[in-house]
Amino acid sequence: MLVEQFRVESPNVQYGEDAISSTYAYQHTDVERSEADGSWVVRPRVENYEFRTDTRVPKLGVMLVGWGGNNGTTVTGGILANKHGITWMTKDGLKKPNYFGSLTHAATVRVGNYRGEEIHVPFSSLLPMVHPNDFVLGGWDISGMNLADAMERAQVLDFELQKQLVPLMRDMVPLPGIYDPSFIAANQAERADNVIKGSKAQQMETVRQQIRQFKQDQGVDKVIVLWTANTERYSEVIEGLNDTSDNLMKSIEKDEAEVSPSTLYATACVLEGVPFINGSPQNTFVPGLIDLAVQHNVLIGGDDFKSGQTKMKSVLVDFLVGAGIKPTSIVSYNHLGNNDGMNLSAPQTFRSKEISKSNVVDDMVQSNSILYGPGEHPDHVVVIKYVPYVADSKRAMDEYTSEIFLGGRNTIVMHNTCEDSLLAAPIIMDLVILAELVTRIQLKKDGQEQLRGFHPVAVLLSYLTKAPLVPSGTPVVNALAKQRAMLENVFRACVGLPPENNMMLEFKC
Ligand code: NAI
Ligand code: DG6
Repeated sequence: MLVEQFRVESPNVQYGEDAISSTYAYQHTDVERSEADGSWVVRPRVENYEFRTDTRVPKLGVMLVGWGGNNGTTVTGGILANKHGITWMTKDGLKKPNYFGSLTHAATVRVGNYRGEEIHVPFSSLLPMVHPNDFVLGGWDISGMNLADAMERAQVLDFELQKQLVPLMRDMVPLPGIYDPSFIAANQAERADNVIKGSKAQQMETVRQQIRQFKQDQGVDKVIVLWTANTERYSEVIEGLNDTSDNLMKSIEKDEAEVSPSTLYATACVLEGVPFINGSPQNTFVPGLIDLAVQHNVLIGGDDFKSGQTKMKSVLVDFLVGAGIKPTSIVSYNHLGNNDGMNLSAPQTFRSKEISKSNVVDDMVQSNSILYGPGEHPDHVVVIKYVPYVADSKRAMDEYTSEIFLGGRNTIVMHNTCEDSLLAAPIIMDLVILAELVTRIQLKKDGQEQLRGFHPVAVLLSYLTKAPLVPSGTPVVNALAKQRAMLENVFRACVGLPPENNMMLEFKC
């Protein structure tokens, strides 16, 4: 049963006018190894935490880098269709807009059991969060095409829906963006008719001004910037160039060629105190940028939306390894015909994507050394081919081969066909909604004097990204169920609810 709203009654939670405050007993373990005999000891511990969530939901500006691309136009058209209740006819009948695919706005959370029936609430009712219908959208694109024409170019939305969206989107025109042909495929040059001129320092300053102007013109309380522009090649990380915040800032001043456009946007955001999320695989967050975000305490999150094939991989390999089955070969083949696919047909940009798609099983493999010896891992191959005819309707084909009982082999083959942008758009909305919410939560543990925000590197967004960015020293978790449990359980703690442990002891005596 779905219950739309709920309130927690507990000595652990207080609902104030502007905030929800909770206390939470965090149960975890310390693991130690004896120096003397090498034996291992695991000690359960309990630490008390306090959380405070500001419940004032801001008027939120969302600026997309790559606004005129397939994802940018799909996000925009999708929100407008929902906001205006636009319906449209297809050969299958009348279609109504929805937010399917969004964790925050189409998924539920179990809160308990009422007379034998499981009670679920919308994920969005856990804590007050921005509704996508209320986003104030804007952004940049190196292509100056208005959003209505760009939507048509994208070939994603049904034609009857596009027709109704045109009047709402034709006056939306992206701001000029930072273009550097050395970072994306040469085949993108034709598109670049809307670019910011000047040195890197001037380009970054222009982006800062554009953000301030947008804030002022739209009267928004907060802005979040999200990169959904073309995948760039990796920047080289070089001592003295981009390894510290000081060196990065000096390199921008010196117009160093190796500072990428995405790093320039991200630096501008950090200096403006605006959260920046990277939806593509490149290393926008060079060490100097991470250093800068930490110094300025500005949220950064990424990398690369986890939309289809990789999401499935982070479920399937978790299941196989968790079941004691040994994946030995994973081969992932993609073909797609959109502009993303065309950009990825260049070896350097493909390499960025190959890295983020390939590292996603590492934590699962490392969790089971009964199956894998030291340094052993499955063969993992990722292929992407550009096939214009299929446009945004990506084909993803995967073959998983595993060793099973007594030397047997098990091969699972999957074929997925889907508009890539219809998978990515709800993820983009979730990233923005969750990043904004995370900036309103403060916490402290026993012994700390003051409440403070989460670490600026937003690990809580991991569920939505292929290569989660984490603070140094933090384990990377790729398994989808664990990522979701982390997010859900942290939000439950904010309202004084225990983590979902699935023990269901109340039914076992
Ligand atoms: P797209 O190629 O349709 O859109 C990208 C847009 O960015 C283009 O309009 C382009 O003109 C613009 N652009 C390029 N460089 C720019 C810059 N420096 N500043 C401003 N604008 C710039 O691509 P699509 O399909 O929208 O994907 C966007 C990104 O999201 C790609 O990097 C893709 O790899 C990534 N991604 C997409 C997923 C999906 O399922 N659709 C999943 C994971 C990542
Ligand atoms: C080729 O795979 C194009 C890519 O941009 C992907 O479509 C995108 O990264 C989504 O990847 P995945 O693995 O999450 O489906």
